[in-house]
Amino acid sequence: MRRDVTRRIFRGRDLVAVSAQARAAFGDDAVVLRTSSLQVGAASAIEIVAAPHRDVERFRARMTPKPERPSVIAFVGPTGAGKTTTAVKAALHPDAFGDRRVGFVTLDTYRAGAVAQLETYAQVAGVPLEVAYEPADVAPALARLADRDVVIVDTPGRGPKAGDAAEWRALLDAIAPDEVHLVVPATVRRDVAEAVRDAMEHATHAVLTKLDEVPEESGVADLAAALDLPVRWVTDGQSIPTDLAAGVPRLVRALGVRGGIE
Ligand SMILES: Nc1nc2c(ncn2[C@@H]2O[C@H](COP(=O)(O)OP(=O)(O)OP(=O)(O)O)[C@@H](O)[C@H]2O)c(=O)[nH]1
Ligand SMILES: [Mg+2]
Repeated sequence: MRRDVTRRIFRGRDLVAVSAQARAAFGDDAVVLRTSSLQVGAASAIEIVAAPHRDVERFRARMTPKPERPSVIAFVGPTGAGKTTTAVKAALHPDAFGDRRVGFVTLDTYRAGAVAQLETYAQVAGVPLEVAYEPADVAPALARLADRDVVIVDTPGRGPKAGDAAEWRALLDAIAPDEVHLVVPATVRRDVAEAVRDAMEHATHAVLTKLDEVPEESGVADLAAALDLPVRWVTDGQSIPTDLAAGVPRLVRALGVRGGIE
């Protein structure tokens, strides 16, 4: 597929030999994404995964968010994708918003227990939480959070076929977030992820969650390339807030995972 990063595995007796192969294939600036040593009986060998420099830089550029600092940021996506957990991680992780003061708004008044789930975290963390049931609630809710630098918006889980999407989209439109992050588990099939993205045309960014559930994070970079949205964060576990990481370095690293490379 056009958007994919070309990668190839090269094997040889030492690094000099395999690097020469990679340069012959991809040019002098070929990027070595991963190096491992192999033991074949008594002999040892080197294996690398390499890619054309241009492909890696294009991938990095596509995945890198613009440097603007958002003040209202929403998390959307399918049920159980990790929206609420990621919203809380982003609010509390020191590398996400640093010293900026954070507030929550939730639009998820549909699922039983959803408000309580976020309320518990908000209370423990001392982050104010507003609940918006209808578009008229939005302006007063944002006004009560006027002293916050960043407002994080949690939304109900909706798959591509949900019939009632119009209701909460009206709420989201009223909030007018600077960034809408599409939350997609790294475990989903690529065609499913693409359908989710096509159904959420508002999305400006993607968050890949549950990287810890994918062996070696194989295929994660390709899933991100298929979504074709910049990635501020990925998540790799249930611990709040520690299991949140910057997206791009992790995705570039995942390019070098051997699984899935022909
Ligand atoms: N292993 C793993 N589990 C995660 C990760 N992120 C979230 N989860 C778990 O996934 C489950 C669903 O997370 P939520 O944050 O409630 O998902 P949601 O998208 O808000 O779900 P709904 O609001 O019901 O649509 C919880 O058990 C989370 O702990 C992750 O990165 N790795
Ligand atoms: Mg939720």
